[in-house]
Amino acid sequence: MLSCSRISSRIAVNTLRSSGHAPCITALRAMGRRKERAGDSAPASPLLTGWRWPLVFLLVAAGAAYIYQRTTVEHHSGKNQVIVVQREKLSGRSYREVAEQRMPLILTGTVANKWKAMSSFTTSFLAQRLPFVMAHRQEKKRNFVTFHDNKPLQPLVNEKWEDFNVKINATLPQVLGWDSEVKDPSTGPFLYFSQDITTLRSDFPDVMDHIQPLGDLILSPDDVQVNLWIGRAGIVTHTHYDCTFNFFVQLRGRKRFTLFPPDSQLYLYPCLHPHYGHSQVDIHAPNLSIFPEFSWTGSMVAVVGAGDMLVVPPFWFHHVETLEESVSVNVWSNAPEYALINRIYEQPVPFEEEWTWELKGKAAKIYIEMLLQSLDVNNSFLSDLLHHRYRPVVLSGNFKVSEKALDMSEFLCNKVKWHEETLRLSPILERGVHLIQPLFALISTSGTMEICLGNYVEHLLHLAVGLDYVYPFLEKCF
Ligand SMILES: O=C(O)CCC(=O)C(=O)O
Repeated sequence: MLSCSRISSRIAVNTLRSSGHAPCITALRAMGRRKERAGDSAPASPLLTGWRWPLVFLLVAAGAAYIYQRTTVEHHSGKNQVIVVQREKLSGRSYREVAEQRMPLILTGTVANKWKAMSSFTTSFLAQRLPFVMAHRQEKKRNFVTFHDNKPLQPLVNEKWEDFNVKINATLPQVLGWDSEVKDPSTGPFLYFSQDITTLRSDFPDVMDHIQPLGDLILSPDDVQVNLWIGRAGIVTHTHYDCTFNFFVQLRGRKRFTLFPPDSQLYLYPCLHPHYGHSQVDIHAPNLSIFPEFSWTGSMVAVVGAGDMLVVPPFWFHHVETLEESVSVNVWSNAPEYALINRIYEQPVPFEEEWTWELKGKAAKIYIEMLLQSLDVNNSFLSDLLHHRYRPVVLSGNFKVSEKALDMSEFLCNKVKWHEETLRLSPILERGVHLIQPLFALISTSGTMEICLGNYVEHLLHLAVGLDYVYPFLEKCF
């Protein structure tokens, strides 16, 4: 759960900072079609006679097993079929090459199989070495959704920090429900432990010795985080994306990952919202009146067990269910988009502090439209941003919108004539757009640029017109 939380959304006076990659969607869909064809019945061939039958049978069975392993589909609760992530050996490729394919994959026979932790990290051993841990605790909800209590929209949302994965000091027996507090594993309290492993050294000085060698799993040495995850059956990590390459190693027990490509319509929370980076949809019980475009298309499922390494590509949404008492270690390395986004946010936005609110609002509208045009992105992108991020939080009854802000935005954008101002502002704003357009253009994978651009637009509106006006502006001005 790193949903770009390390990319801060600090906004300096004339500077923005925010978040935020993508896979081979066509290959995914092609895989689905291959399976359909594999199921087609072929007409009997006159060659299939006499002694050849057993041989043909063997060949067909071997072929079917191969196809099954590579492209099996599962029936999910949404009735659609979900592709099962392929299992493969590294076979001469580097971890970097595999990661850069940006397709989920279960790697077997990896460097992690050499780790001492594969045998040593039993839950009882870990309970001895880590007498107390900081665990996330939720009383009733098994679904862990991060709540960034420093996000700008927090004052406007009804949900409060206390309801979300508050960190408490706990023992591993408590986390794992070994004590009497958890009578029925399907009910709370739910405790989940996940932490940067290097921070555990004070209690467990040789912790890193158990996960050696790590070498090639670290793809960006300056920006890497290795985490330990311990939890009991029933815990769920809610659907979210991270801006990292992720090698996820399962040491004990099983977990089910449901993955969606970055261009899936998963109704992200606004990036200014405390649940930033997470989907608003409960994928196993989607409310289709609020999320009508939710679909399983392109999604994949991977059940990982001890010894498996799941490669989770950057910006792929993932929903993780702990199926059995589980211990995992994962290695996050920042994806290149991370640096690009930071560079975008370092570029000055060409608005002057002394401009009036009205002028900043007009400038924001012109600037955003220019940026979209320069990136060849349709203006409907902005109404999609409203309908996919902001409307659902309002419809869920979780978010207040000011009527006055709606009226003011309508007045500014629809009632005021501002031809002269547009002419005056355009050259200044164009210079700003020229600074960031080439950087956005480098975020080329399908879906990823849209996520990052949406985040940027939100931050820009926040900077230009203020928090109360982000939603009204999206509603009335584009
Ligand atoms: O294992 C989990 O519960 C969550 C893992 C995850 O979100 C990640 O590795 O990014």
